[in-house]
Amino acid sequence: MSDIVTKPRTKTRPKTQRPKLHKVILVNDDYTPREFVVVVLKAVFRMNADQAHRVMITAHRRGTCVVAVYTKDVAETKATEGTDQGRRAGYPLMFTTEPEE
Ligand code: TYC
Repeated sequence: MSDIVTKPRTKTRPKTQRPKLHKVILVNDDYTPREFVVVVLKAVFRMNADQAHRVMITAHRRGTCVVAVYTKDVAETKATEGTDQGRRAGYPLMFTTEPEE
């Protein structure tokens, strides 16, 4: 039998602080054309056609759809950019953000 004794670690390891993530949420409306929503999702959120169509149709059917999660700043910038693209084209398209639990 070996007589090697190991001391338990006493150094504390501080927990790494991770920034809280924020969801970008697409909100349905009755006026923005489906194709336009898909174009905005592809441009702002770098989605492919299939992903963008799925997110658009989920918001269309259920009222809202989580598009993606980012740090607070990025989420807010992307939500504003998507909402602005709708406004510039004369549509009430809206993206909102909310912190993840
Ligand atoms: N409901 C819109 C229509 O029927 C399409 C649409 C989908 C608009 C999702 C916004 O977030 C949205 N033309």
